[in-house]
This record gives sequence, C-alpha cells and structure tokens, in this order.
Amino acid sequence: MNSDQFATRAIHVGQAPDAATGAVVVPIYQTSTYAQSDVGEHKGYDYSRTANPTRAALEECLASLEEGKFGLAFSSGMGAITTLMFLLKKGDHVVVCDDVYGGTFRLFRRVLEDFGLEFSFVDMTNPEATARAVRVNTRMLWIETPTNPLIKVVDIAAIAQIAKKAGAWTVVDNTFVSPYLQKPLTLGADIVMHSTTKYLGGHSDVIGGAVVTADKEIFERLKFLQNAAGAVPGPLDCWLVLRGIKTLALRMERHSENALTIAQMLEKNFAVERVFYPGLKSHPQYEIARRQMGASGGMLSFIARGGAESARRIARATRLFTLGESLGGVESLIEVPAAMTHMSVAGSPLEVSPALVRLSVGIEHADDLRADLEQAFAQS
Ligand code: P1T
Repeated sequence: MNSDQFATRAIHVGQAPDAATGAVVVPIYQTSTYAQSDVGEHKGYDYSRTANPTRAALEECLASLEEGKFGLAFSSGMGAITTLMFLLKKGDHVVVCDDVYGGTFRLFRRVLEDFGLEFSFVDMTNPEATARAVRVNTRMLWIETPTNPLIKVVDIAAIAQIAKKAGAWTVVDNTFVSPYLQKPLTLGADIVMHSTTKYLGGHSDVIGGAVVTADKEIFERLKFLQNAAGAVPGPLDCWLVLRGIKTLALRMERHSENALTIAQMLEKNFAVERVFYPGLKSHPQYEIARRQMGASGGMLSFIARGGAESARRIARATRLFTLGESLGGVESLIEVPAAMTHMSVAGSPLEVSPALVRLSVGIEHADDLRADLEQAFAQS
C-alpha cells in the first residue's frame, strides 16, 4: 500500500495484515533467531540484530513518512547518532549548529573528539557563518531544527546547498517536529534522523531512534554499521513506535494548535521576558518556518523575567505540565534546560540561560493548559 497521503501511509505502509494469520496489527516478533531450511538458507531473517520483521515494518513506514527510500531503526536517538558518526573517519570535520540537544553535544565533544573527529559549532541561522566554518576536511553538516532548547529555525535548503558545494553530507535531526511537519530530504538533506522516543512514539513509553535516507550507498553503509555496532531496538519497542505513528498526523495538528495558544498567552505575560516559538511573528525565522514547516509544532521555550529562581518556581508550580525531561508525548511537560537536559553544555559556548524554561505542549485541552500556567505564574 502506498497512498500519497501522509495520514494514510502512517497507518498502512509496512503494516499489511499478517500473511500467516490475517492479524490486522503487525505482530511483535519476539525472537532472536530463525529456523533455517538449509545451512545459510532463510527467508531474509537469520538473527534479530541483523533484521527482525517488526523492526522491518517500522523501518519501511519511517522511510515512507520522510519521503526517503530506506529506513533504519535504533535503540535510542543517541544510538542513531552514534551509528551515523561511524560514517566518518579520524581527521574528518563536522559543522554543527550551536544549539543542539545536550546529549548530542556531549557525544561529539566528550567522546568522539577523542577518536580524532573535529567539530565546529556555529549559528546555522546564519548561512554565511556556516559557509565560513567549512574546511577542506568537512564531511558533514549537522542540523537540528527547530533547535533544542532555543527553538531556532535553520534554513535546511540553504545549508544543504553549502554542504553540497563542499562535498559534505547534510544530516537533519528532525526530532522536534516529526516528518508530519517537516521533510528534510525534500529540502536537499542526505540523511534525516530522529529520537523516536519523542513525537513518533508519542506516548512517553519507549526509547528509540531512526535514520532515513534516499541514497542507496549511504543506506548500505548504514545498514552494515547498524548490524556491526548493534544499537538496535527490540521488537516490542518497534511495535510501540509503530503504534504511535498511526496517530502522528492528528497529534501534530493538536500539539501545534495548543502550543500556538500557549505561546501567544506567554507573549502577553508580564513575568516572561521573551518567548521562542516559530509560530509567533516575533520569531526571527518566522518566514523560514512558514516555508519549511507545515505548522509550528509543540515545542516552545521562554525566559522568565525573574531569572533562574523564577524559572525554577514556575517549573515547580505547574500541576498539569509535569516537571520532567523529554518531549513529544501526549502529556505536557515542563523543564529548566540549564539544570536538566542541557547540563552537559554548561561552561561551553552552547551554555543556556538558567532563566530558560522549556515546554513540551501536549494534546490536553488548551483551556486546561492555559489555566495551569496561569496558576503557576500566580504562585511564583
Ligand atoms: O533520548 P534519545 O532517544 O537517545 O534521543 C536523543 C535526542 C536526540 N535529538 C534530539 C533533538 C533530542 O531532543 C534528543 C533527546 N532529548 C531529550 C531527552 C530532551 O529532553 O531534550
């Protein structure tokens, strides 16, 4: 089944009724190994690190949603990123945007630099500065957009052009908005990756990662690396992500509507110095976001006027917004990045303000979310 419409593909691609039983839902093939009909003879499955039917269903669906040709699932977003970095060799250079998930920064700076990879962190909302950061040994440009946690929007097509000229790959971490709202491969990126823990899974009940590409050569190398390094998800985790994906289109619509409502409310709030949300006209990349994203997504952040203490008070005082790391689930979350998800950037040029509060706006009723934030501000 390969209908053109995203919402239909999310429910059907890779998910035809089970050939053996007619089961409408892809079974959880909870097996590590497969009977062979003769030595080395099998039906495409010999060992579940290499391939598993539940994982294969998820991988096919992911490829379709990202308008790619090949999907690969991983045990976590970081597992996906680590495996992608195995595409590189000692002495290779990567240009990275200067606002990324703290764990990505930690892997690049504190682990991979020791293996001889080089990283430059630049403001990728500035294509000229990005072009200047490219060196002869640059092999990859790493974009996260919208960025975590400052919600900056990077012009994927502009950066992909710079990469192409340099003979480097463009990789986009598309975790913050999902393929429903943004399809980097259609904008010139070579590889797109996800923490499927977030919007794709959508229910805060699984850790996972994914990579999609339309390039056969890149895929074959990554498929080899997926098996060689072994950061693969279990069948149940694949099944949970696949089930989450079925409602992705609906969820992203509601996340975006709710987040816009909350962002507009915060913009009028006296206790808020600045709101970062690409759906607001005040966002510096509002026009790029409109062009590149179907809607503005569920992630926003703001600076509390009262500083670090005020940010912490607000984060402690919400009742519906749960204080916690992660994002992209149906339930709303609140956090203080400097003390939580982005502790690892402390002391680096990527350090974030302790007065910054990040919201993952869920799909509860907008009135209840608004009321919760109002009472939290009133208390703090
Ligand atoms: O947690 P994991 O599934 O390994 O994904 C890592 C990751 C990669 N990319 C982005 C943009 C991310 O936001 C994350 C994980 N982020 C959080 C846990 C967080 O609260 O920001």
